[in-house]
Amino acid sequence: MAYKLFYALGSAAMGTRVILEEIGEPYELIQSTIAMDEPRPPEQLALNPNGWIPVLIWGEKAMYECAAITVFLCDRHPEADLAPAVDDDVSVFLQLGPECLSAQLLSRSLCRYPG
Ligand SMILES: N[C@@H](CCC(=O)N[C@@H](CS)C(=O)NCC(=O)O)C(=O)O
Repeated sequence: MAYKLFYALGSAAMGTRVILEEIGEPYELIQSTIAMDEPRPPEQLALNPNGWIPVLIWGEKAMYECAAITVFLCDRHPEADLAPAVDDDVSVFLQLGPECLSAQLLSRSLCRYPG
């Protein structure tokens, strides 16, 4: 099942995109915007009234918040080995990892998908 990601260059959604790339599952980008003078897609606002991206869709479900999406995808795809398995070590990852991973992925993605 392909993921869909509300996305814009220069946004936090770039970090989520890198995670999807690392996982290797098919995904589709749905163009959004972070420009203050442009409207957000209504489908995105229906899923996240804050208007923020990323918003991730899979099947009939959707979620938002970078760190939560990071944990969700790492858990859902253990074969990608992006995070520790659920044991004692995961507490340190959950304390620091998702936010750090999101920030690192964003800077990496700015290099990988410039402009
Ligand atoms: N707490 C949210 C923040 C996401 C966020 O700040 N997204 C920015 C892009 S980096 C955004 O969508 N800005 C557009 C807006 O504020 O309407 C998260 O971690 O996912």
